[in-house]
Amino acid sequence: MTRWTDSFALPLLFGPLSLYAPPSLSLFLPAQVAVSVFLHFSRLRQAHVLSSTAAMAAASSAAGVELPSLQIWNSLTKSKTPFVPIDPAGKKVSWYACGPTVYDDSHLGHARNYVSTDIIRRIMRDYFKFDVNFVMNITDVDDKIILRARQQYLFNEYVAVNLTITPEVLDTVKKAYAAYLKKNLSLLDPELPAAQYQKEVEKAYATVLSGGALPGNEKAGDDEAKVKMHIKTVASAAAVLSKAEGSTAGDPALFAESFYTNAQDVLLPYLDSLKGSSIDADDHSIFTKLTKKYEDRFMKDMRDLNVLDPDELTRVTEYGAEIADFVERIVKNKYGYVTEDGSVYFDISAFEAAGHPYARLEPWSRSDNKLAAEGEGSLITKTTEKRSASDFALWKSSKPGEPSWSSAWGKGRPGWHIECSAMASARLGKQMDIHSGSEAYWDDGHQHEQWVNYFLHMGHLSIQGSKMSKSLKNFTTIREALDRKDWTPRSLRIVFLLGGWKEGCEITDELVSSGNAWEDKVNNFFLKMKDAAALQGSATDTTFGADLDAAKAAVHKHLCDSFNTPGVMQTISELITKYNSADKAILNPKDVEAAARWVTSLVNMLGLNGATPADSTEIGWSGIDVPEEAKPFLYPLSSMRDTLRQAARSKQGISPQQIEEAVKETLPSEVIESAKPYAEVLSNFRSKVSSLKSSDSAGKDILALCDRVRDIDLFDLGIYLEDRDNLPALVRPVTRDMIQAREEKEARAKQKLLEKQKREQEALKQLEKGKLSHLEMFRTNEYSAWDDEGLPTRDAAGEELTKSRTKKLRKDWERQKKAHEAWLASQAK
Ligand SMILES: *[C@@H]1O[C@H](CO)[C@@H](O)[C@H](O)[C@H]1NC(C)=O
Ligand SMILES: *[C@@H]1O[C@H](CO)[C@@H](O)[C@H](O)[C@H]1NC(C)=O
Ligand SMILES: *[C@@H]1O[C@H](CO)[C@@H](O)[C@H](O)[C@H]1NC(C)=O
Ligand SMILES: CC(=O)N[C@H]1CO[C@H](CO)[C@@H](O)[C@@H]1O
Repeated sequence: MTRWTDSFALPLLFGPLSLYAPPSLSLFLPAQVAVSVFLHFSRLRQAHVLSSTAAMAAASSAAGVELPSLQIWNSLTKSKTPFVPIDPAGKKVSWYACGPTVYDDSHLGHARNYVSTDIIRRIMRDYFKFDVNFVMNITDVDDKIILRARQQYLFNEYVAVNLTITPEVLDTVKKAYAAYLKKNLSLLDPELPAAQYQKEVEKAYATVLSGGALPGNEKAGDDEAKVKMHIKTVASAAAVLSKAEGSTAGDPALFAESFYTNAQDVLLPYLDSLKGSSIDADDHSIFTKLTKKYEDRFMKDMRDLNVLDPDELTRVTEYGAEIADFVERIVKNKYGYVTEDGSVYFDISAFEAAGHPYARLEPWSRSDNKLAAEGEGSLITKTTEKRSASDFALWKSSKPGEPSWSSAWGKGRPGWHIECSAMASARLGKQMDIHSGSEAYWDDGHQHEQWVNYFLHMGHLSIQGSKMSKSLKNFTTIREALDRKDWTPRSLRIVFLLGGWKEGCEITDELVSSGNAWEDKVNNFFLKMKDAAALQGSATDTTFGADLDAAKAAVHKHLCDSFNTPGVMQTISELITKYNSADKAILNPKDVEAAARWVTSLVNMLGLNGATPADSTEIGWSGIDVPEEAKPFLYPLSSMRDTLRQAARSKQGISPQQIEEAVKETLPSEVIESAKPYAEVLSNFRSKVSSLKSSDSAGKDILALCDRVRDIDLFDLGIYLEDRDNLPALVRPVTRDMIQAREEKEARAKQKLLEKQKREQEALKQLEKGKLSHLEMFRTNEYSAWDDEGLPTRDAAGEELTKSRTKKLRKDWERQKKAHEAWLASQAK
């Protein structure tokens, strides 16, 4: 535990995460940790005194310590404070971050927290050069975990024995269904037969289902979303129940599988209510089976997101005894009280009476308490033992079926979860809630001081306005998002960088497209920088060099301003714009190279380039280069194409000799498997070009081939040849915007084709009308005599036609004559 002794703690409290994650360290640090932190305090305080005066800079340089002028926004004091580490050398920073509660996969809301934290950690380490010790805590015991693990265990046990759906099983599931209805869909009669569920639920919850609010709510929100979720959960159970009650033809084992899958969500809580308290909770494998699995999955997700591993990982279950010990001291200081069942609560009024300010819970944390009260993931059934509603559990007595540690009050377990997360987000002037616990612990009657200096509290993530919520079951997990290619680790990180770490972040279409635009812009910039031509020359104009210096200064200012990454992102983008619009002929290549290196170092530092270290000397980032194995084919192909194209476009046109010359280069004979597609494109192109040697339209045909190889053959392999004036084509990977542009182009072409076909059909229809000859058109029994042009002269009765009738018929006749002539002409073609 010596790691704490010469540095102070920088805990991170994550807002949205704290719904599911543990609170800060302060209340629960084991004794020796807390002592060492406390020892830091006097130094920290001194630093504060210094920092609050203008003497700070002088003082630190007097001590030989140069600190960056970094200011950090403290989420609890709501102010920016100069960052002064405890370490007198100004180097070491110990950082304590709340990790996940491991009972489920992490979703994008979590990604937001951990990625944003990772960004700040990298900036601290790679930009400000602090020696950061990053400790992460994993919560592997809490109500939700116990419930989830126990339910899963009981369910597996149940299914393993009850392999087919017997009448007893059916009976059990019916009871489970009734219990779920009773608790969660109270507008329905719990006795409602499963077969009638769908009809009745649509009636009883018609308002909610059509987007309205529940009785008592002003407008639809989370409650309604939750009800909809319950309706769905029960619907799938009701459907298999009524199916099982009817004829169960088919394979019984197959049916059992689908039955359990669909009934699972109602069966799980029911089995737990029956048998949860009788499991052997000393068998920790029941719980670790779940927590180990999700811890591993969490670590994998983090690595996939290019989040650095913590330097140290701790688990709450490894500290049960220390936590008990710590809680005991709080009780000794009279800020905690023990209830009859052996739970310990933090006494808010005693705390306030001693002169400590205390933050009221924020509304969202209150609704978190409501979750607990509704029994979702909470094992506490009665809260009446609390002296006051806002007191929170420091220690929970363990009931049968719950894992436990020994304590002065009997068997119990750490019990802060919901309350502390609420406190983490609570605002409080100078002192913070979460700190209060430690204060309670350390209060020796003399002074109340702050020993955790900087609280960073990451903003919420929402998607198109709706908060990601686990309890609504519709969150996107990190792995889903990456698997589905909705996001890449880079594109997600860019979006988080574009928003401030402490601001709420809403993923909207606009944000996604500005992220893409930023990424494409940097991609294009790096591509140009990879091209040697950009970095050669002898021009000496200094403008761009000055732009670069200004950008560096701006980035420094932004980073010092509490890690203002949106500012950094904008500065990078603006510098690239300056490069793009500059007259390349006068740019000093040294400046261009320096800019390329600088932008590279920033994207590396921000974690946008995989594991590449911040100080890597290679320009660019991954993804801008074409596959190595493709190069021996792509470069010769591209230069052959350049030559042909240039000749074909010249005034005098391309000659057979030029064609022969262009295709004669010899090529690698050995082709490894992964390079075959490129080799094939090249040899096809070459032979098609060769065959045009004696063609009259060689120039035109060659240009068409050049377009085809660029737009189709290579494009489909993910390679693009970007033609440039007076320069060889740039060989580059296809980017997202190119794919999009091609898709749009294709869609437009398709639309055009459709329209053309429609027009042609219309014309054809029109033409068909002319099939009947004008000479024949009136030869019907409507008339009895005709002239030699087939025009009627008498009607059926033999009467002569009137003048006006004849005139009208002649008009029709003329029209048909025209149409028929057109038809005849079309047939002759
Ligand atoms: C199998 O199902 C029956 C009926 O629901 C139940 O009583 C029994 O406990 C189940 N077996 C196990 C091992 O859960
Ligand atoms: C009500 O629904 C929640 C899920 O949101 C579940 O955890 C709880 O067990 C359900 N209640 C019953 C009695 O099934
Ligand atoms: C989750 O589901 C609710 C209710 O269907 C919906 O209002 C909300 O927008 C969804 N959230 C996400 C992130 O999809
Ligand atoms: C919530 C919390 O802080 N939990 C644990 C984190 O890890 C430390 C050990 O480093 C434990 O003492 C805490 O209880």
